[in-house]
Amino acid sequence: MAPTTQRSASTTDPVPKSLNELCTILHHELRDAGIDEMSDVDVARIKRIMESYVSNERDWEEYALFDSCKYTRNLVDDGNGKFNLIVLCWGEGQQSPVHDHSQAHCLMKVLSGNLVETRYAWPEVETDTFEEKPLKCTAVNSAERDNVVYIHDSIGLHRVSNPSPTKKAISLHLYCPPIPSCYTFDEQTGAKRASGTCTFYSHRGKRVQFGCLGGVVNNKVEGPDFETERVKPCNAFQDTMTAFAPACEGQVQ
Ligand code: CSS
Ligand code: FE2
Repeated sequence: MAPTTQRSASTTDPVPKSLNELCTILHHELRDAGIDEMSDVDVARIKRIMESYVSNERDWEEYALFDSCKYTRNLVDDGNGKFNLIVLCWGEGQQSPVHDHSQAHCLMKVLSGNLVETRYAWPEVETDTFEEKPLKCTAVNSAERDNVVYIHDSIGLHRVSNPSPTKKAISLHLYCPPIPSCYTFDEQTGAKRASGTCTFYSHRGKRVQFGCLGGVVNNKVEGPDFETERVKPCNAFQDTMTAFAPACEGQVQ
C-alpha cells in the first residue's frame, strides 16, 4: 500500500442510508482506486462507511439467493471495473475454502446472521522439498450483523464460515479491484491450487443460471464463459466455482 497521510475525522465520512446509497458513495470514493492507490487511510475510511450503513433487509432481499450445496455470490455492482460489490449467501454450516485475494482489498460486512473468519499464515515456501505442512491458524474472528472485516494478502489467508446449523447468514463483500480468480489452500497440507473463474449466481437480482463472469447487456447475460458453462449439468455453477465451492464442501468440520 502507498504511504499514508493521516486525514482526520470520521465526522466527514458520508453515512449511507441504504445499499443503493452505499453503491453511489463507493463509486465516488473508489473512482480512482486501483490496486496501488488504496492507502491504509482509504481502507479505514471505506471500512467506517460500510460499518455505518445499517443493514436493512429490504435493501438486499433480491440478492438473498441460497443454494443447498454451496454459498452463492450475487453481484450487486461491478464498480465500472474498479471494484465489485457482492452479496454472499451462506446456508447453514456452509463455508469457503481457505483462499487468498489476488492482491485485492477485501471488506466483508455481515448483513444477517453471524460469520466466522479463520485466518492463516501463508504456507512456508519449501524450495527443495515437497513437505506437507498444515496451515498455521493466526486468528479466529466472529462477525455479527453490521460488523466489517478487512483482509488483504499482506495479512494472510482466510476461510469464512457460517457456523450455525440452524441459521443462514448473508454478507456484503467489497473487492477492490475485482477478483477474477484466486488461489485456494488445503488446510492440512498447505497445497495451493488455482480457483478457476469466480462466477456469480445472480447479477443485480437476476439469476445467472449457469454461472458467468461476463457482463449483463440489456438484461442478457454475455460473456465468454456462458456457452461453455451451458453444457454442464444443473450444478454447473458448482463446477465453475470448483475451488471456491467444491461439491458440498460447505459443511463446517
Ligand atoms: N472470497 C470469497 C468469499 S470470502 S471473502 C468469495 O468471493 O467467494
Ligand atoms: Fe475471502
